[in-house]
Order: sequence, then structure tokens, then C-alpha cells
Amino acid sequence: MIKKCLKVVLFITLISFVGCQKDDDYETISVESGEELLGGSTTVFNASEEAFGFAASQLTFEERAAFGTGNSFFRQSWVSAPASTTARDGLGPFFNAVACASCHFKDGRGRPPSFDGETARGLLLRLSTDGFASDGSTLPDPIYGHQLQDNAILGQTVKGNFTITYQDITEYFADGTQVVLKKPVYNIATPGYGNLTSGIRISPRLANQIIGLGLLEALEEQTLLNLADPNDMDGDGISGRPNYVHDIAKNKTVMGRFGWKANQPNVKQQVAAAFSGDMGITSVLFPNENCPPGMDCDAIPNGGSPEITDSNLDKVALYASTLAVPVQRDFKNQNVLKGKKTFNAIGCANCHIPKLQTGNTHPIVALRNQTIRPYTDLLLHDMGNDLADNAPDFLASGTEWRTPALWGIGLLNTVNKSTFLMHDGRARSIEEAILWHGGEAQVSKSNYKKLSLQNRKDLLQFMNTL
Ligand code: HEC
Ligand code: HEC
Ligand SMILES: [Ca+2]
Ligand SMILES: [Ca+2]
Repeated sequence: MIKKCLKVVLFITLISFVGCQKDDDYETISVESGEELLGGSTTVFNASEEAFGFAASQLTFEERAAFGTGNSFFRQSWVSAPASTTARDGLGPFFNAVACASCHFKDGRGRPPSFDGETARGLLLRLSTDGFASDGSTLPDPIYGHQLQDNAILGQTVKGNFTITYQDITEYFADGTQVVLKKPVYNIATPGYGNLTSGIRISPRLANQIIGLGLLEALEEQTLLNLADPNDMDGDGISGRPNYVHDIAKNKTVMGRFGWKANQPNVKQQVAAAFSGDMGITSVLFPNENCPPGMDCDAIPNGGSPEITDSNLDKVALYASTLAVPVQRDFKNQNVLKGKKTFNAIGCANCHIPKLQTGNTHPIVALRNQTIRPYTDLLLHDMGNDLADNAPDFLASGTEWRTPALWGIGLLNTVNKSTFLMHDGRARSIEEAILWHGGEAQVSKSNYKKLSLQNRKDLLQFMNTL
């Protein structure tokens, strides 16, 4: 017996000795089984330009049918009332785009306008003034409301347009490399209904890819609370905290998960808010049109009250909840694995949490009990002054943003032919996105700038497999 043990000990020592001999660069990094299934068993095996458009597998027959209907409401253009297509009329009077898919092209991401006055491709401006309403939301501009719609139906004056100017910020790496970032400054031009209120706060928001959202909704609240560390008790410089927002259907305050400031509690309300704010389509959750005071909105033909039925709204919400997450590519490539190791080592994974488990109560059974790799904690983090919009949103301050999920990020260029990252698309590449990190993420950004060129390449190669 003793002899046998000794043999084992000897064997182990030998292995660890050989291990020590290896240069770190040649170390083999192992892959966890199922690691590439970013969306658990709902993952789709497709990396084409259609990659974001598939339904999660294992939906029921009824759910698949609803997904199909939701898909058509998402893609097709809405028209102003009255119209022969009564299921899709009621656009406006004020709107940013005529279809969800105009901003979330192929269920993916928008981009900033490429010239002044270009119609919306997915970047819009939220508006707010000092103070909060009784439900905890910020107060709107008294004339223009919560959002600048840069489009109007025929016969109505447009609320206004915006222009962007850019300031250069140069970042220097330890090895001498320089990268010039473009910081956008937003100006509202030609306001159609008089001046905006003085001190108006502008929060630019870019349309993000809408894959895997039901999985994020299916995470238990406690799972996210366990990641929160509002007073940074563990002293790592990171103090994520949840947003708490108004759930209209429940008429109570709940944890926020969706939107760049976690300002929406669930997919359905996010979708209804998009119908209302982005397209001027009323619903049970948002029954009123967005009209400047004094304008007789009732005199403008509408598409019914509400303009989208609750049953159709549910179908679009189901659609937006069950778009599948594509599988990770090249996940066994050693450079990719080294990049993953660096991602963890320099602190990226402290906010972009690699692995989470969904709960067992989501109404869509396929989304329950899934091991997912979203690379987010859905919490708010202070990201520093350069990224700040100075516009609070419920509990989120003017410098706080929600950690976005990173799944799908390596496919944006395939699906949308561009990679515009961060809340307003200011970063034109993954490296630029990293360089925009500040505040709680300052340390991991500084760590990145100290990496060798090869280690940076590996990290970016890893990001591109997500
Ligand atoms: C004018 C452009 C535009 C249109 C049209 C639009 N969206 Fe969006 N969408 C956005 C922006 C911008 C955000 C980020 C909002 C925020 O941060 O509050 C967003 C966010 C979302 C999200 C949340 C994503 C996340 O990760 O948190 C969902 C879901 C969504 N949109 C669905 C829809 C649906 C469904 C429609 C059609 C009813 C639609 N959108 C129409 C611009 C648009
Ligand atoms: C303190 C938390 C935190 C840390 C640490 C952190 N991030 Fe982020 N990350 C965020 C937040 C919050 C955003 C969104 C900021 C915004 O939209 O303005 C973000 C955005 C991103 C984006 C753009 C995502 C998109 O959808 O546009 C990428 C890519 C990214 N992070 C990668 C990294 C990498 C790589 C590291 C390590 C070097 C890192 N992050 C470290 C919180 C963090
Ligand atoms: Ca309408
Ligand atoms: Ca901490």
C-alpha cells in the first residue's frame, strides 16, 4: 500500500516538475466541457450574417408560432393611420424609425449616423432634466419629452435633429503604441417646437444586438445580488450595484436589467417602450402618444387604442426574448485560450462575468436551468468621466453604465458589417472599447495597456470568438 502511494507521489512530482519546466507561453490551457455553448442548450450553431436571427432551440410548438409572428412585426414597416393594413398602422406622429429592424438590423446593432441628418440607423438621444418623478424615473423635457424623435408623419413638424462633433483623445501604451479615440459631442439642431429647457441632459443610446435576452431575464435576482458589492467590501476597486426601476405592469419598483443603464425591468416593457418611444406605437403599457403640450394629438388619426394589441406585443416580446446566442468559434485555439486567461488575469472578468446559471421559474421552459456564458453581471458601474452622459436614469448616476453582455460581439462585423461599441457606438473596434473604460475599470484598462503586443492580440482574438 505504502509502496503504491509512494509511486503515485513520485509520478505527480514528476508531472509537476515537467510542468514547471514548461515556458508559460507553451502551457496548454484546458477547455471546460460545454464552454463554447454560450447560450447553454439554446445555443445556435451558426456564424453567418444571419447568426443573430435564429430561435432558441427547444421552444414549444406554440412558442415557435409566436416567434414567427413576432419576427414579422419586428421586421415590417409600420405606416401612419388610417391605412388598409390595420394591424400595422399608427406610426408616429413622432418617431425615430418605421421598424424595429431599421435600428436592430438583422437583430443586431445600430451605428451612429455617418453624416449630419442621416436618418436613424440605431442611435437616439434620451432627454431629461433635474429631478425625479414619483415612480423614480427622471423628468422629461417639458416640450420634447423623454426622447428626441427625429422623424414625424406627413404634415407634422419634426421635433429636431442632432449633429455630432468629435474631440480626439490619445491613449499611449507601455510599448509606445498610440491610439486616437474620438469623443462625440452631441448638439440638438433645429428644434421644431421652441428651445429645449436649459440644462437639458442628453443620453445617447445605440441599438444593441438582441440575442439571449430571455436567458438574462431568467437569471435569478439573487444570482445578480451575489455579484453586487456596492461598497466595495472586497477592496478590488469594483463596486457593481443593481439599478431599481419602475415595473409598469406590476406598478412597483424592481431590479433593472435591460438598456444601457439597466433602465428596463424585463423584455416586454423594453419592447413596449421601444414601440412607444422609437416608433410612436401605443400599447397597454404605454397608452399615450408622445406629443408636445398644446398640440392636439387626438386630432391626428391613430391606429387604435392601443395601436398594438397586448397579444401581439407579447409575441414581439417572446421573439426578442428567444433569439438564440451563437456558439463560440475557435474555442480550442491556444491563442484564444491565452487571451481568455489574460481576460481573467487583468480583471475584465470581474464585471464581464463569464459563467452564470439561469433559474427555474422563467415562463419559457427552454430558458430554465441553463449554464450560460454572457460575460456580464447586469450591474451598474462607474465608468469614469470620459464615458459619462451626466444623465441619471432611475438609480443609475451620470457616470454609471450596465455591463453589457459580450456574447455575439465577435460576430457584429459579420452581421452588421461594422463594429460600433459602447453605449453610443463611439468605439470603432474592440480595442477602442477597452481604451474607453475608466472609473471602476481603470485598473484593468491600464493592465491592458501594459500587455505585450502578442498578449493584446490574443485577448482581442478571444473577444472575436464570442
Ligand atoms: C430608433 C432606433 C430603435 C428602434 C426603431 C428600436 N430600437 Fe430597440 N433599442 C434601441 C436603443 C437605442 C436601445 C438601447 C436603449 C437603452 O439603453 O435604453 C435599444 C434596446 C433594445 C432592447 C434591449 C437590449 C438590451 O440588451 O438591453 C430590446 C429588447 C429592443 N431594443 C427591442 C426593440 C424592439 C422589439 C423594437 C421594435 C418595437 C425596437 N427595439 C426598436 C434602438 C431602437
Ligand atoms: C468595472 C467593470 C468593468 C470592467 C472591469 C471591464 N468592463 Fe468592459 N464594460 C463595462 C461597462 C459598464 C461597459 C459599457 C460602457 C458603455 O457603454 O459606455 C463595458 C463595455 C465593454 C465592451 C463593449 C461592449 C458593447 O456591447 O459595446 C467591451 C468589448 C468590453 N467592455 C470589454 C472589456 C475588456 C476586454 C475588459 C478588460 C480589459 C473590460 N471590458 C473590463 C464594464 C467593465
Ligand atoms: Ca401612434
Ligand atoms: Ca469589489
